Amino acid sequence: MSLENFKLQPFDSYEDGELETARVSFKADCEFVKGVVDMEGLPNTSVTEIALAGRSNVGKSSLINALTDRKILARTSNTPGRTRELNFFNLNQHLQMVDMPGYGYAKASKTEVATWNALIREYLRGRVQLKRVFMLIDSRHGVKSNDIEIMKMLDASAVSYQIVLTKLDKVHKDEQQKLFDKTHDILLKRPACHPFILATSSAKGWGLAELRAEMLRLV
Ligand SMILES: Nc1nc2c(ncn2[C@@H]2O[C@H](COP(=O)(O)OP(=O)(O)OP(=O)(O)O)[C@@H](O)[C@H]2O)c(=O)[nH]1
Ligand SMILES: [Mg+2]
Repeated sequence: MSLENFKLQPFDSYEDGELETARVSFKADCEFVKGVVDMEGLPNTSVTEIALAGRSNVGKSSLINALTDRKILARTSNTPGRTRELNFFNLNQHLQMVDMPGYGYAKASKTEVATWNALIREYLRGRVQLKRVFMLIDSRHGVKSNDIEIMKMLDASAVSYQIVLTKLDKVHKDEQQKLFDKTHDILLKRPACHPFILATSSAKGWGLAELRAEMLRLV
């Protein structure tokens, strides 16, 4: 999708060639490093890290696949609760992307939910090489109270994060501006939140070029 669609919204702009460079960079080797269930298991490396966080089923794993143009690098599912570990993917040894378990998954057992929540929070707060958290928000549902809880925690820990709307293909064009405005109003209240929203669809390939460029700016 071209950025002209977002005239009324403060979306970032990109330098000549930046999107193309990012596209080519994401064609490089991307390998699954490991799945991690506790803080002791985190890969011991200083490579720049970014994490994809968000509610269960928001499309985190699908976005990893779409960004890297691979179909099954990260496992996706119609059923929420698919990703149960912190999954580390290494792009050409200079960017580590972390696919996280979703929060807000109602059907998991209490113990599982508690374990995931503790892991998500500990990781997000305590990882020095984590340069930005991409907070994925389902375009159909908007920002929910459990998203705000995570944002508050990131604000309190001064961890920088950016909102990425997912599944934009599911929202009628006439409704998109309202969604951007509403999301923007929310981010204005959040101190550690990046001022530019990214809007994506893994299914249609929208916004991926911009998201890749944002990630590469952190390396
Ligand atoms: N229409 C549409 N569907 C999508 C898009 N991205 C993901 N989905 C669908 O949403 C469902 C959940 O996708 P996942 O990528 O597994 O979501 P997740 O956030 O990793 O979920 P958990 O691992 O359970 O937290 C799947 O059925 C995907 O096909 C998109 O851009 N558009
Ligand atoms: Mg997943």
